Amino acid sequence: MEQTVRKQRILSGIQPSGTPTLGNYIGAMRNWKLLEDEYDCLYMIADLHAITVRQEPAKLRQQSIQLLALLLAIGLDPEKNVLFFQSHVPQHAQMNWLLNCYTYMGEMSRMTQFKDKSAKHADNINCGLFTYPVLMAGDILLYQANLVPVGVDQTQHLEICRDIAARVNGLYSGVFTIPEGYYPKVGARVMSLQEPTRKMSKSDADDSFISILDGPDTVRRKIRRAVTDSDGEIRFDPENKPGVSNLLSILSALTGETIDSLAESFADKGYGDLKSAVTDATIETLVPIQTSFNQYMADKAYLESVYRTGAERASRIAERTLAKLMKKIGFIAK
Ligand code: ATP
Ligand code: LTN
Repeated sequence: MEQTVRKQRILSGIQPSGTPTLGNYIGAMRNWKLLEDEYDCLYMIADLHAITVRQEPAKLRQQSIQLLALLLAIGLDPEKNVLFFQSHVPQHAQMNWLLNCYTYMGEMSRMTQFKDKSAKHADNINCGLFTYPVLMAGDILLYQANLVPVGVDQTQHLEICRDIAARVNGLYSGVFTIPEGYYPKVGARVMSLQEPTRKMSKSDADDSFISILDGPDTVRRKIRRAVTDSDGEIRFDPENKPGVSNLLSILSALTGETIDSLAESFADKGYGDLKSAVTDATIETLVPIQTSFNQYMADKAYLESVYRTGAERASRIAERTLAKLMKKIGFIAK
């Protein structure tokens, strides 16, 4: 008799807070594609998270729809993966309230992303920015996800999610699956081209990141201007040579060659050679994505059908978990 084993579940998200960078692509998005056959996957555009920082309405709308087109352009099959907007599934906001009541102020105030972002946006340190990790924990727990593929900057948020899940399970037993993080071997933290000791971020200055939609000339210019150092030697040493090491990691992530073998083959070459290899590999990766992106963007009706179906499928799963928790807490069922 045929046996059906339920595949393990994956959930991950990305904010429509700008155009995704090469860091988002290498650290998260392209792994999503690799996982689609082996796992039951849900990928979410975290638009609720994006408003923890002020967004211009028209831009937010455009970035959100572009992000959906990009998820399709990197090859995610909407039949195999549930692709949806977080704001279309009201259970996220509901779960967020419940989990807020099981999370401590002290836990949130330790989060480095909160510290970074509140320094960057000192005029708008809102409560949403503070409880951002609780919303994220709800995103993951609603779907009983086993694995969460993200870049290493999300480690702390994932730990807090596990803590909240264990706390709720301790009080009510058997509500949530405890998720694990899933990090890429190379490129889990792509650094800024201008300040290579900080992570590449889509909401930083334009020259510090490569956007997935940057054309060849822009890619060439940005990599040519990438900060290196003055000793002229190519070796992997993130502490003393963060710029060169970042370029080697990017090249390794894009070509599949190990960092060691790249360092060896570039040992007697100059920074210009390394930069042109990184430029070529980047352009080669991005051009087909951009072509496909333009095709999806030209078909708004298709994009709409993808996100509508995605929201319905996601909602059905999310509602089960939400109802289960609400019952356990002691609310009267509708
Ligand atoms: P923002 O700058 O608006 O905070 P972001 O660029 O940090 O956004 P997110 O939408 O928060 O991007 O992250 C989406 C995914 O990309 C997450 O899994 C995150 O870990 C990953 N990611 C973000 N930046 C990098 C990076 N520099 N290197 C590797 N992975 C990254
Ligand atoms: N906070 C994440 C984006 C995100 C996410 C999630 C990632 C929102 N909800 C759920 C994984 C699972 C970030 O990358 N900054």
